Amino acid sequence: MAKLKLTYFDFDGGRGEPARLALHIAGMAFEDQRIAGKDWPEFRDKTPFLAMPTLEVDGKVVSQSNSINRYVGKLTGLYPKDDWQAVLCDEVMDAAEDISARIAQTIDLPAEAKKKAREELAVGHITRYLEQFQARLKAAGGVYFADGRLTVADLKVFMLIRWLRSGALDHIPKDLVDAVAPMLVEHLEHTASHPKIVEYYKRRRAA
Ligand SMILES: N[C@@H](CCC(=O)N[C@@H](CS)C(=O)NCC(=O)O)C(=O)O
Repeated sequence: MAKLKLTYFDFDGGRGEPARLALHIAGMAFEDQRIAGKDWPEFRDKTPFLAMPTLEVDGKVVSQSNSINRYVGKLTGLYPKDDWQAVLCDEVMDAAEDISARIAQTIDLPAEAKKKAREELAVGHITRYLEQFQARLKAAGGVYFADGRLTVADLKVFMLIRWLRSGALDHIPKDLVDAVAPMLVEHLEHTASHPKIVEYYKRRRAA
């Protein structure tokens, strides 16, 4: 079996977390390398595209969160084999990535510009994307985004929705998801109640 090392920031969320969760759910051994914020400037140059997550597979490094999610999804059985179900899975993961990238672009803006950009995003792209995620989920049966079972798409959206509802994002109302796409809240609760995910966060809290 390939030797895996997943490298990401030292917090339970973001772009690296879906792959961590997938590996944990499948019980697949991997090195969980966590980089502290203070060490990032020095570590940055060691990554292929100056960003994390990265995944090392038998000494070879790849990056890009959704590429990693697909690869890990295949290893763990959490990615559809059927081509149509796979594209549904990919579409949702890439759309989630669009939103993360748009929010990331506002992080270092001056206070007033950040407020304006985030308020526009909340009523604009984020609302539109949440409505479409909900429509996709509904069309897929209301429980999972693809393949009628848990896939990496569910883990990716789980992270995004948890972030949007966390209150950590100034000027993006933390009840926006509940107001615009309540099915995504049910999806989050369902995903969070997966026994392996419950166990994972219990272990993380105790660490
Ligand atoms: N398209 C990339 C984006 C990666 C990315 O921006 N990662 C962030 C963390 S979530 C990062 O490394 N930020 C630090 C920096 O850009 O200096 C992906 O999906 O992996």
